[in-house]
Amino acid sequence: MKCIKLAIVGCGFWAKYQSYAWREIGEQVEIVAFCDKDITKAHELADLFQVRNTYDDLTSLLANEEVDLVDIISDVDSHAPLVRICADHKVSVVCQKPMGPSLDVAEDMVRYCQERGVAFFVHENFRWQRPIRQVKELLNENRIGAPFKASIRFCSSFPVFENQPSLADLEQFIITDVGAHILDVSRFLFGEAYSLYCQTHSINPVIKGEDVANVFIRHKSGVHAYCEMSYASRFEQEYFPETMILIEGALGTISLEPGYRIACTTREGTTSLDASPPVYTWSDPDYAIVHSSIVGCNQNILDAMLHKSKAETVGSDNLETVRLIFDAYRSAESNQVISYE
Ligand code: 89V
Repeated sequence: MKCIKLAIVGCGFWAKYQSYAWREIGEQVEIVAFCDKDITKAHELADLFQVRNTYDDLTSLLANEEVDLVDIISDVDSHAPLVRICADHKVSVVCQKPMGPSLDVAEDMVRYCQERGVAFFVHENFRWQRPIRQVKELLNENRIGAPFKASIRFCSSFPVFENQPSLADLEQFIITDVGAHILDVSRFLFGEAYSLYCQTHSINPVIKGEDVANVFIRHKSGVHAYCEMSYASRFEQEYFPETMILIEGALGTISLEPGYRIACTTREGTTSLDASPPVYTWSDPDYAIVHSSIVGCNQNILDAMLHKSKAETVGSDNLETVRLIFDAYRSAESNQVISYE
């Protein structure tokens, strides 16, 4: 079987886990180089993963190494220029969420890759969390009949800025960072949006952007989904980074509860299952559910590369999530419903 040669660009906090997750997949993929404009960071990861090649510039990396796929794990403003470099070199590329700093930039990234026939993926991993996939399976099995209403919650007071200080400087914070996941989960479960309304708060005075957002989506499928995100919510028990989901359907409810318990209630009663994610030795225990989902997301991208199949999180699909992100800001600023009729 062919082995995909991979280069990692951006060697900060997430790159380590992203690299472990690629390694977890085994022989289908080989990391051949690390790149960061701060070369000491590239050296650190290269030492950790025993990789020989390090660069401080993607263009020279691509000029010198044979690479099939570039994984961009850098800040959002660098995504578009780095994706363009990959596309110019006809090298497939995956970048972290959010895809770009605006819908226009994201649309341009997708177009640029399409015009050059280059595969472009977005690393959107929440939909690859085991419990969220199990919830989707229960919906597909029609256990609760047609869903009509849902809530998807990601609320905590986890000090996310300690590991990712740059998040504190974002003018648009929680919808770009967490909304990229939660709005994508809503699309994954219920399809495309018919309309959207959003309100935000900035509670934490030491960060620039908003840290609370409530987005109400009416999906074309008829489901009303309330997507709640907050880093200003102090509860008796801290559940970061678990996503809680409650879906009501004509025949019952599905709820994803703390500790990865999924309960399915119908007239016949409640059945429950344990949807705990796999635990990898390399994952940070504070992020275990998220880190485990990196593996599934990477595998899906790799399968697309190896078998010419379609990955779930290709750029053109993720554009619909990006649209919801920036329309949520538009809605909050204007206090208007955004409609996709
Ligand atoms: O995946 C992420 O975007 C992280 C998390 C939401 C887990 O903190 O920032």
